[in-house]
Amino acid sequence: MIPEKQIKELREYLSKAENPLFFYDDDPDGVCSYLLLKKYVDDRGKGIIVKSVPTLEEKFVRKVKEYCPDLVVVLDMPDISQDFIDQVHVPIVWLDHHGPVERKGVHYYNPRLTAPKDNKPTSYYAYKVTKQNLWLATLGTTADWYYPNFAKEFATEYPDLLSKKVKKPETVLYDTKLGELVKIVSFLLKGDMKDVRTSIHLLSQMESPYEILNQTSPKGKWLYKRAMKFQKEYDVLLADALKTKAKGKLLLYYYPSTKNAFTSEISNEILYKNPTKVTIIARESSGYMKLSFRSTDIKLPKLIEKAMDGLDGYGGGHEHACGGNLNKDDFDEFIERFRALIEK
Ligand SMILES: [Mn+2]
Repeated sequence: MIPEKQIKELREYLSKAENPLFFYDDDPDGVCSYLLLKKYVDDRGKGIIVKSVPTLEEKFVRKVKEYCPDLVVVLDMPDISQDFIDQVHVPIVWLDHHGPVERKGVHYYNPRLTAPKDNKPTSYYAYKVTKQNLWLATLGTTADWYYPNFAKEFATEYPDLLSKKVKKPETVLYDTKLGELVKIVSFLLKGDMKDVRTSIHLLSQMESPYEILNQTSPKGKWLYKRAMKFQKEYDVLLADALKTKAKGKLLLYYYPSTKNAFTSEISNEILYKNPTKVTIIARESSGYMKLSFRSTDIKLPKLIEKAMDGLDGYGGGHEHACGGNLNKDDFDEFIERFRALIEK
């Protein structure tokens, strides 16, 4: 829980900022947090999506110097390097929900500082700050596998997108129109960076979820069409992955590097359809295997670490959702070890 006093403080930083610069994680939770706050400050400032790294590193200082903001806002990023903080001479406010780290010189808003088990996503707290655009808050929060208390209100306002009977995040994601919208947003963050930036800019101009889902404006239509290109590619891969039979507890699916990166989305959906299995989705990329692990009960990080011992790779993350990267030559050895560990 982030105390109300801190929420208020964060709100004041935003209200006073004339030219805020936002850095945010490249998943729907990160993007929705950004959209909520950007709309809250009446579109002032600028946003930079941080692609596929967990730390806001020193190299991003260049962006701050280029843009000369009066406030830096960091959203849904697990870490900020101390070097970045030390070289930025305007206030930094950091809203995140990952396991807290120790940093000096930053205004850190993280529910897990006081409640280590609080797993509410960043967009949940961004909504506590803004109290507007309920649809973006519900979208970002459920995308991070959390069913927020305000989803009920969303279901009243948009009954065709979410039924009040649906309460589990996985059911929201795979059996509702809101879930379709979550997928659309995650697809819009893939592919060419120029198109990703255009997509986020257009998302910031959307007044309602129907503008995209029902294509009721030219901008909404553009977003929908762009997402559908990825959806088609995804559906082919998913159908193929669903044909894969598990051996014992492990369901392993592998696809070549020519395709877009969908390992995280596919592993989530495969797990939803095979909740008793541990799934690994692997994608080859320049000699390495990008891995995505999911499980319902088995705790993954320690097992992955053990199976990686002495191999050219690494892996980790949350208890039931991890990522990793591993030299292709070590892949078979790793799988053999990992399989033995989960069958224990
Ligand atoms: Mn998040």
